[in-house]
Amino acid sequence: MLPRLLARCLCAAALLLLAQPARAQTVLNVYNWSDYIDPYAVARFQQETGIRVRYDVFDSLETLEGKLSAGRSGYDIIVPTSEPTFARLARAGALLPLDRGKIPNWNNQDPALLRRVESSDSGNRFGAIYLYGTIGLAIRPDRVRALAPDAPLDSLDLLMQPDNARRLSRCGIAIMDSAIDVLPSVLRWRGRDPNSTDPADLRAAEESLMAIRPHLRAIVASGNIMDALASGEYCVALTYSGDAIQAQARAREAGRGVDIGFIQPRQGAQLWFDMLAIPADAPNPDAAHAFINFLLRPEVMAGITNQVRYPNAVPAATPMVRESVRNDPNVYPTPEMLARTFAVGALAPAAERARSRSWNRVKAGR
Ligand code: N2P
Repeated sequence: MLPRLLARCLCAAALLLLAQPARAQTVLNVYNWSDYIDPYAVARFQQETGIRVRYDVFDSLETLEGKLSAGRSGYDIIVPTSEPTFARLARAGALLPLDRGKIPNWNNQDPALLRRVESSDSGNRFGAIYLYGTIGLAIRPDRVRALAPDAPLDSLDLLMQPDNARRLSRCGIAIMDSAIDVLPSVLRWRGRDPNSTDPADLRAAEESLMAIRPHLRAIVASGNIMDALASGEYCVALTYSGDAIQAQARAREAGRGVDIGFIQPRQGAQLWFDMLAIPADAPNPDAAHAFINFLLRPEVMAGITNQVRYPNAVPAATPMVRESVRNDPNVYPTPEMLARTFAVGALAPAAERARSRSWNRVKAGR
């Protein structure tokens, strides 16, 4: 008798459970750069909060802008670079003002770095700093020395002087596919204003790129450069600083004798800041604030920098960053290196279009 009663009770309980609608799990939709987080941080956030993270990646600002320009991206967190994308989105009303009350870790950020990004976002209303870095050349020093012994190892001449590019084409040259993040460095190398909108300057940069175009093995998304670099496919690649250092680490792990270094060009490297921001139409802004607050924890940030080799803006994280990473000037630039960087601004739409047309001509080689 008793077992039957028990069975009936259990059955009723099960039915009741089935009848209850499953409690919808909160989902946080993140759109971040590729190879740009510590997977453990995401796992820990999910575990601590019960929020499920849906994670997509992009690898150029052009891709991010394309995705967002249509509106209703469905993302709760995006990671645009301070200039031009983040500034543009903030001005267009496409971002949610951050509620600092929901980000108690906000003050973990270095005030001096926050002041730097204020030129893109006065009052730091729309973004917390995620990571920052420069743009320069990843190189295989042994190959470069062998093929172009007289080429300078601290300069964009290595790539941009056609004679160097010609000699180095044998071991593979790549540049990342981004008008926004490549043309300013080329303008600077030509001694022009990296933010110039003068058609003559743009033409000069285009001509310089056309002159080395026949020697390039690839103009590809930044995300495709890292692994190819690590496996020795390129000996010169114009890319983001931490991507070069990550490739260096991967190459060392693989132990196949591929040695990779990074050059911050003496002509001045582009310095950029990537921001954690919430689209104005984010489905789940509360979860987004919780995620930003979580990422600003010193130990979480230290884990991210250890993994992706970009510096963060949380000084209390620095002692927890591995010494070899913390002391690498290509990860944390020295004050002298910082002094030789330049910042870009957002161009007016017509100038931006001209820049992207010029880039398309370079890609097509005509
Ligand atoms: C990560 C590249 C991110 C840096 N792979 C570009 N702002």
